[in-house]
Amino acid sequence: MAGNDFDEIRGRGAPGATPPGCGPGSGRRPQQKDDRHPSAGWGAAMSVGKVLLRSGQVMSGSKSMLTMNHENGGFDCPGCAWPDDRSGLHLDLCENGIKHVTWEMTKDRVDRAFFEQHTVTELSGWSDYALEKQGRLTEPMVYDAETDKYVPISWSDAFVLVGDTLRALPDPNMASFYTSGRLSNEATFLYQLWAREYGTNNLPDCSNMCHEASGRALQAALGTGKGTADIDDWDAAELIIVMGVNAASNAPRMLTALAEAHRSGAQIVHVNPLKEAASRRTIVPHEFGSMATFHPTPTGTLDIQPRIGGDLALLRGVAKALFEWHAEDPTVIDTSFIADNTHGFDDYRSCCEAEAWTEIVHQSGVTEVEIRNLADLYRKSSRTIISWCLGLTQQEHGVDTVREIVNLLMMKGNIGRPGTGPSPVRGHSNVQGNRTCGIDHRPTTEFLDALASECNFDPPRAHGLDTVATIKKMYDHKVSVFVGMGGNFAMATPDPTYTFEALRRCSLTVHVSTKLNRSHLVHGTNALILPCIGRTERDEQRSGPQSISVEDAMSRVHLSRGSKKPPSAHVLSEPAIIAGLASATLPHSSTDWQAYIDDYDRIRDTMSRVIPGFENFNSRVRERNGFRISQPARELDFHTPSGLAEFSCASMKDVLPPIGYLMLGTMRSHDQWNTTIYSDNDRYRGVKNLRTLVFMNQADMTRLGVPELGAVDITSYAKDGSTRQVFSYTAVAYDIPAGNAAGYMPELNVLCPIGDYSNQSGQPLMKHLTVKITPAGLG
Ligand SMILES: Nc1nc2c(c(=O)[nH]1)N[C@H]1C(S)=C(S)[C@@H](COP(=O)(O)OP(=O)(O)OC[C@H]3O[C@@H](n4cnc5c(=O)[nH]c(N)nc54)[C@H](O)[C@@H]3O)O[C@H]1N2
Ligand SMILES: Nc1nc2c(c(=O)[nH]1)N[C@H]1C(S)=C(S)[C@@H](COP(=O)(O)OP(=O)(O)OC[C@H]3O[C@@H](n4cnc5c(=O)[nH]c(N)nc54)[C@H](O)[C@@H]3O)O[C@H]1N2
Ligand SMILES: [Mo]
Repeated sequence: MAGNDFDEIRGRGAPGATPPGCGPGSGRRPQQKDDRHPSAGWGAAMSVGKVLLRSGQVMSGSKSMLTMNHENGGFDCPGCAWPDDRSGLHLDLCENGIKHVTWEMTKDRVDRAFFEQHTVTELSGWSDYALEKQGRLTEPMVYDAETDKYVPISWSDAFVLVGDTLRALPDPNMASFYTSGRLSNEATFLYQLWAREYGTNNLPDCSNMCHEASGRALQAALGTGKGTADIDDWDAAELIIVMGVNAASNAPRMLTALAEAHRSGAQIVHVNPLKEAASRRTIVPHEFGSMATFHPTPTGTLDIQPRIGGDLALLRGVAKALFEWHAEDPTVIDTSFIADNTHGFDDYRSCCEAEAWTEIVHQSGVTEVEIRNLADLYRKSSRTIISWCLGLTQQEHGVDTVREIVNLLMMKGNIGRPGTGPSPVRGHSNVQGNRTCGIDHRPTTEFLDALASECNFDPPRAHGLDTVATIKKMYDHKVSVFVGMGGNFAMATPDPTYTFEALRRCSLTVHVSTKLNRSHLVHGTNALILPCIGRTERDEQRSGPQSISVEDAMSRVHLSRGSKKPPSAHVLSEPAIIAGLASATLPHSSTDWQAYIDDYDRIRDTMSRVIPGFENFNSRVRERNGFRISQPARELDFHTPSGLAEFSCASMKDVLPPIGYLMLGTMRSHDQWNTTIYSDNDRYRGVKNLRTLVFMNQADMTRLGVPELGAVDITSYAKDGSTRQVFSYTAVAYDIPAGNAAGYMPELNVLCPIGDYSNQSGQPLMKHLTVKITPAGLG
């Protein structure tokens, strides 16, 4: 049942009233001040201290930190996917990883008494912060329409409810199985096996909103969906170009790599419409000496601020400059690498030569002088890494842009040598492993063939639904069972007005979760909340304590084992929940689900025969630091149809908003993990007590008559002409190019139209919203 619409869709607000954000909403006065202190360091340490104190975790929290990310034993940080320090010398921690872990380890519990006290309608009016703050879920719950409450259900009854509902569907494609990227490799493998044995490839995941564009581009160009650079390459690079990522908040351990690269003389270029904290200086988190003396290390040597969506034009300009210089100096381009390993170079040259500088400058928003500056750095570097994240991928032409990165790298043979390569920054801690282990709505024939022969069933061959397609099919009553394996689908996806309705049209929604979130409240006719143990906790099965494995952003697979006591005696591990659901769904399954749960080594044995690169999985994953999945492209072995690395020549797109409009991107604050909000502060951007804001250029604010911290209404304009609005947001002047604006997800998902996704990747255009901003009440 829905709550008050304005309350429930938190980010929208109502005309003239202060909009409720997803955070705690302290009621304190919003502030913004220029707060340009170094990233990490004591500010981080103090902020961590506050979180530890708030969750009553000082002792056990700090003990857990000591076992996190350590090469022998311990658990993998459930935060981001940045690789661990492998020397074993550093305690490789970051502020946000610590917040993340302590958030999971809270002592608070959401038990049956809690659900007895609150109707779903009442909970719908709570902030997202307040929902998660209640603590860990403790037992399976089912929605009871009569009382509008969740009530306890036994695990076996819950499994039967799901199994019976799925078996009653006339077509398995009427169910969709979502994954959020922290599921372990083992759970992932079982999850996709359940969905495929049941009969569907409807396996949407969070990477449909994240790095789908990167996977598609790298696959087409290099025959692999992943980057080729390893963490050691970051140490060896002479030039690192970091594009569209807020590293200090979202991949803080990258700061260590950047600081070390700077010390060894590397150039570090940050390409971002906003000047983010990582482009300045950091106090390397594990260097306690420098923390004591406040001695920061630079982590950037040049900032380039393109307009939103301007990266393709910028990269094209760099390539064009190289071609021009090459006419006088034949060493500028690595012609022998190109001749031996690539295809399509001549076409690429023609397309760069045909592009006019005026258009490159106009579309990128960067002057020709600055572009040539960057090109000159690139020309002089013999080892270059280009790294990127959502600023490039959540765009209409994200695939073209990532391919342009590869084009540029190939021009100077920056693939397969130490210190070189493309290096996407992944999001969730195991989002890359999820794809490797079978979460793919477009599985390859080779994968399905191997699965068929190893697991003795005939998997469906037709492609399944991604995230946006799942929402549309639910809305159209074509999908009626939604399973969420982790995550917070209702809040993470675009267009809550449409998406909430889509979820409510389901006959059954099922969420496997650690904490209460809004996806539990926006539910189908029947609804289940199935609580699971987290990464930090002990997973005890018949053969003893189990480990799971994860793959980091640089293709290294290693074990993770939690040791903390689970939050209650009635939660199960994710593999055990999947096995229970699968057994109830598939009475004649060819899989012995219970045997897999008794001993996860058995899951790994099967995986070793299905997934390329996982041979001898059980023994290799137990080696110190695990193993790196072999990466043929790194050895210049390209699994493309031509057998060569492919240049591409996409035309540049018009990325500018129409006159009178602005381009707005949604992003994270420092104090949040996707839909989990820790506070209303964004320390590195100097913001306090405020999430319903929009960062704008001062000139735009002056032109529109908006004072600093003045209230504005924002309207987005979808491709189909429809509009969406948020009310009374606070305008914050910021160092962002004129014509561009930025604000926080998930509040601003209200502005993301369900129909506006990239035709290249299916990714919603979360960083490319055409908007009008007007003083509040005057729109
Ligand atoms: N602490 C913390 N860590 C996280 C997460 C979290 O929420 N909190 N989320 C995790 C996940 S799932 C992911 S996918 C990653 C996300 O990591 P990021 O990609 O850093 O995520 P965003 O906050 O969306 O920031 C996008 C950055 O892109 C910039 N940007 C916007 N538009 C453009 C553009 O057109 N061009 C360029 N060059 N830049 C642009 C923005 O200014 C911003 O700095 O982080 C992961 N790590
Ligand atoms: N506008 C806009 N929208 C975006 C983005 C953006 O930049 N702009 N970014 C997109 C991106 S990159 C991503 S990845 C998605 C994120 O989408 P999701 O991955 O779906 O969302 P999260 O907020 O990470 O999920 C948080 C929930 O996960 C559950 N959880 C936590 N730990 C565990 C665990 O160990 N097991 C299980 N089973 N559950 C657990 C908790 O219940 C918690 O409430 O959001 C996307 N949405
Ligand atoms: Mo992500």
